[in-house]
Amino acid sequence: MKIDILTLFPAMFAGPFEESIISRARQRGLLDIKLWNIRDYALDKHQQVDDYPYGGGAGMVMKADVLCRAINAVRCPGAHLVYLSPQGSRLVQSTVVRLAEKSHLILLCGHYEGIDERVMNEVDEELSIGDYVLSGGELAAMVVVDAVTRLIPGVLGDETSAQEESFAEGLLEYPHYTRPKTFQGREVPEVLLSGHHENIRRWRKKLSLERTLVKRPDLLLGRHFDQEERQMLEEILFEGENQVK
Ligand code: 9WO
Repeated sequence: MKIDILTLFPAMFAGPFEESIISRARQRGLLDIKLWNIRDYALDKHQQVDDYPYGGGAGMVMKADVLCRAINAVRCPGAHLVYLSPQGSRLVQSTVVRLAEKSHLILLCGHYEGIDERVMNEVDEELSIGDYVLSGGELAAMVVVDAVTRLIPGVLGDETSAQEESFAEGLLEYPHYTRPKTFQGREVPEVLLSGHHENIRRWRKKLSLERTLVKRPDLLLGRHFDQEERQMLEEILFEGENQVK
């Protein structure tokens, strides 16, 4: 996967891209990220990237000619150009899966009040990571890179990806425990120590369902439930003793 990032602040990406999963994916050659400074595509002697908005008003607008020159420098046939903005469609995991299937992403980060509207002709997709305004698209681009990178084959262990495809699809995570067995007087649930893999699977699935029902019921709307899930939901709803507080 190749990702080109167009930004006025390439230095913002150094920390997040040099740690953990993203760093390892780059070292292994699974991810090729390049940062491009939009200012390098401003040709005048002051390297001006923004200008006053037509019609007046507060703030500055990023210039169309500079942005298009930067885009043309990195764009190849088949590349998918994403603009990060609060006006975009909301980024959800299914979007991440679709983006991870692309071989070349270009992430355009705006700043100031935004970009000249005529640049939108060049954009394939406008994405938002949530309903809030940031000072620029950079942090949103980092979110996209992180979410996509962990889906690139070979980046995470096979174990993890296989697990993700199984029952937990669309549900919240079940509770996790590690040593010690007793912590501040609280015990690890007995079933997890039993070594009975089928009981553990069922316990985890039921807790995933229960947590989702209590914390994020919106995730269950329109979902298909198999026979086992219907049984578990019935137990959760009618037999009390919910473990989620
Ligand atoms: C700034 C501003 C200041 C005064 C009046 C109106 C204003 N609008 C904006 C604005 O929306 N600036 C954006 C900053 C322009 C595009 C890049 N910026 C951005 C991207 N902020 N937040 C995002 C973003 C991207 C993806 N998901 C969530 C937020």
